[in-house]
Amino acid sequence: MCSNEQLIHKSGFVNIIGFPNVGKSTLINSLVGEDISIITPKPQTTRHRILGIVDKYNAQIIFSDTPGFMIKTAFFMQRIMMKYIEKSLEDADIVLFTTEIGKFFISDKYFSILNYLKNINKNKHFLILINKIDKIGVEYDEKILYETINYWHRIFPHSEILPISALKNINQDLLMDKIIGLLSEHPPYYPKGSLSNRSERFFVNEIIREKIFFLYKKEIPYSVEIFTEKFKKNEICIHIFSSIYVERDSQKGIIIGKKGTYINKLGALSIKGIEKFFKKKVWLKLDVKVCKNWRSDYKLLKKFGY
Ligand SMILES: Nc1nc2c(ncn2[C@@H]2O[C@H](COP(=O)(O)OP(=O)(O)OP(=O)(O)O)[C@@H](O)[C@H]2O)c(=O)[nH]1
Ligand SMILES: [Mg+2]
Repeated sequence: MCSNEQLIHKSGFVNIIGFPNVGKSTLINSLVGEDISIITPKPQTTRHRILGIVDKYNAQIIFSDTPGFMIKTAFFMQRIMMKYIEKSLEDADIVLFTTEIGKFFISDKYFSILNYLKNINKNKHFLILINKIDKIGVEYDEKILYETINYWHRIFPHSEILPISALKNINQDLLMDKIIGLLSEHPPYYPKGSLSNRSERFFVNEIIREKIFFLYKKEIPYSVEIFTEKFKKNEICIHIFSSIYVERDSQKGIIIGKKGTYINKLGALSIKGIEKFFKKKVWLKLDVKVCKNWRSDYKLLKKFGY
């Protein structure tokens, strides 16, 4: 006979928010166990809200990765990115506010965001994660961890603070247990076995964008958007045709490189990443298009899925 406890199924939305580059995407990938969100050493990598779904025997946890908070938004695209955070907070059952060891946000420019967070803190289950604790003994003394904990404790005196390492899986099981403990009884929101709410084309776009972050410098990664025009899968391989949108002719030249060297490198790296993600052979064609000010063009942003 089954006990009541075994019959209970829990489900809910757990949304990861925080400043740029603290490791939000690394955390969702490690919790979900798949590379659903791209990771780079540069800030403002994530542009969309991305769901990652974890099924347990008696629970379904729907994690959301979100873009990092921005103090200033220069483009319409960035304002939409900030809207994703707000929207994600509306449906959140649990908020994982992620920050990192040794980072203190004491300047006045953070005031409005910290106040905004205080409001959320009052109305939601709110856990504070101090990430990158694997840096203790390498980059930081242990006392920096206590200073970081004390700093956040003063801002959110009633919230639990959990030190973690998303990269090295430190305290991950503990975090998962805490999350399941806080979730309410609910049937699964998504069919069991779903990984994400995003399309196959979306993942192709993101993998190519990730490789651009690694290959190109300065403003280039921030000025590009990828649009996959064709995605055809058969039993043996996937045929993909993707366009890289840039803002200026000079950027097109940089993306292509002398005699196509850079775009060839980009193609090879992207194929590797896409093949790893889909576990299939990939044939990829890349094209570069110039579209001035796409980051402020409502119609284009809509086409790109913003
Ligand atoms: N040492 C260490 N580095 C980490 C850890 N988690 C993430 N990083 C690194 O931090 C950098 C940023 O990671 P992301 O996961 O892209 O950070 P993010 O918060 O999603 O960044 P945005 O999308 O730009 O807001 C990458 O170089 C990661 O490898 C961690 O636990 N330890
Ligand atoms: Mg990210």
